[in-house]
Amino acid sequence: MAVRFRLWVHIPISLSWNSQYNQHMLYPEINKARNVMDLSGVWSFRLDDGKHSDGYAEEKFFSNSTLIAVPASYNDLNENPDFRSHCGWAYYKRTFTVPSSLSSERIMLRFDAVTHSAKVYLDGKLIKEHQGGFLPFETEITDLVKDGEEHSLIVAVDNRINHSTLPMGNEGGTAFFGSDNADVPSVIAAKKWRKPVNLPNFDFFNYAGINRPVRIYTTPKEYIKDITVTTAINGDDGVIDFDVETSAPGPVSITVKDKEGKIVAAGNKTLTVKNARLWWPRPGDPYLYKATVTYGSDVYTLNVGIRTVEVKGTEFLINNKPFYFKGFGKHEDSAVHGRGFDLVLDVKDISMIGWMNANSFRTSHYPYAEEMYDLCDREGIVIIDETPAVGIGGTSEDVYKIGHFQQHHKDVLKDLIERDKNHPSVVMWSMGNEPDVVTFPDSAYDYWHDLYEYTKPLDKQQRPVTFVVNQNNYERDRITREMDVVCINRYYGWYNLSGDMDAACYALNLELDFWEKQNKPVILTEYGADTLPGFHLSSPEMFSEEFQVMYYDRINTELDKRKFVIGEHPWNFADFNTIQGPMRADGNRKGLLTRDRRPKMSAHYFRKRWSEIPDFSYKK
Ligand code: E8X
Repeated sequence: MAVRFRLWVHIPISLSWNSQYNQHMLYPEINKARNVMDLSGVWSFRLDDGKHSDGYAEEKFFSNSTLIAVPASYNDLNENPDFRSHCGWAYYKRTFTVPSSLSSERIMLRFDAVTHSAKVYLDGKLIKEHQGGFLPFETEITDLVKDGEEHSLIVAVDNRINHSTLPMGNEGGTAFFGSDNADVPSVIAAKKWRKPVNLPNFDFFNYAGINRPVRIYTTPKEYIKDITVTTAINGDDGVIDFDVETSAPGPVSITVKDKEGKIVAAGNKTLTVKNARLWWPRPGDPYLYKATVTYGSDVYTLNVGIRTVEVKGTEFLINNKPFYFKGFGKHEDSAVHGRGFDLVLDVKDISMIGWMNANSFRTSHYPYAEEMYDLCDREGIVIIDETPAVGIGGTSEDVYKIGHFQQHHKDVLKDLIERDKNHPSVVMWSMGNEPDVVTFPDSAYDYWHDLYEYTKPLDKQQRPVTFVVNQNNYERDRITREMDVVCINRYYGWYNLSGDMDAACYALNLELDFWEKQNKPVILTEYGADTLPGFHLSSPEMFSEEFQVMYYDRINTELDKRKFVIGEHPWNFADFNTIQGPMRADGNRKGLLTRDRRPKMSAHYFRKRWSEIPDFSYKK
């Protein structure tokens, strides 16, 4: 009998990071009071050489460095296989000079995302550490940059994942669908032969690096620290409430202009827009006003969409009308860029979302680049905004007891809401994806119930809070039914009852009968089938394009019978890269589109289906 073993490779990581979250996340903007310098471009780069495994690299370390592009993941930018298999620190370097004209200003250095943790050195001095690969962090450098001098910026980036990080990695044992826990002859199982590896407990490639833009921006010495917007509808009027936090006491003034540039409201706190144009999801009119906040010599402008969001019974109301989610789980993923910011791709994705007559997506499984939310505000695409809390579980032990991720999870939620709170496109917060909530139901209940209670008051708009749960024993899962919206990932007919859509629909209906009794709105946040483009069969079987269409058509027919099902999000918008393993052939192929955004038959199927389904009052 094969001796089963569990290979425990514990990667001692001193994840000492500033657990004090950044409270102020205003996106850098150029205006009469503020300036921005973009540090994107070609930087110098080196992977840890085994002698630089502490997150520090001296200048001479870069004497034989290679080229790297910022922003981008580093993994697909070099033919050296170490770039994809690397586990540990990697080092970036560039120089910069701040123009003398800015030397009288407050000067900030902002990273939109460094995955997964960072140490930032300016002229050899550690000036900032940060844990968390999908949200911005910044530090003031006013007193560190001398007038007109050239400065050295080195960024150490750690891609390691484990039971203390989000997303979560397995400390030894199994990568997601990995073969690591296959019965391997014990003779080669000795720990010592193995170099440290990341074992993602999630189904996407562990892309790492300076994935989003790096900027230097300036403000006046006395400046606007933060702005929090809430909106309400009062008859034909819109009411916009502004909470403005400033660096010192003093008056603020606010004007609101319409798209024609006409001032429609002015004041310093709560403003009323008469006969307001509301923000509606596409194909409605996602009307945006432009608010300008002035404080002393500082100025900041932001888009404002007047809309309301509320869960009432089994309905999800936007502007008091029951909304139906037609869209996807997505990824930030593309060839060469990896998970790197790619505005070209984002613009293309917005176009493809419209082409498929979709109206929403979930930022699975991490917060996306801020620029994508701005595009969705403008185009009327609704967002379920998700943290990187994916893969919590994957061990036979109680991860809620052996892990050390709770405080970080709370910091991430606070930063996520601080960053995205003013986007009208964001209508719900997802605390995470597919945590283990059944193996240890009491620990899971305590953890997620506490986190839900923590999250609700963070958002002045009081948007609904949920998490997304995977296929499990829903009767043992005590926490999902307590969320504001039940978000379930189900793969009847794929991962179970594979290929048998009669059985799959029967099983799905058994479960929907259970959810019907919970009196909560339900979104099918994931369902899907791996599909090879160009693989056709007259009698549909798994992996063929015909099967993917049949799978969706059969499941959707069942969903259409349930009024409390208020949304359908096929998994996934497009094919995407994953870790290698016996279940993945060139990544995850469940996309309705190929990775380079070409439609499979299922994309045409949904384009037609969603053109015939209204965005509001469906299944009335
Ligand atoms: C899948 C998806 C994965 O890509 C996503 O990130 C989370 C998974 C399905 C449930 N949900 O595998 O395509 C996993 C079931 C495992 C038996």
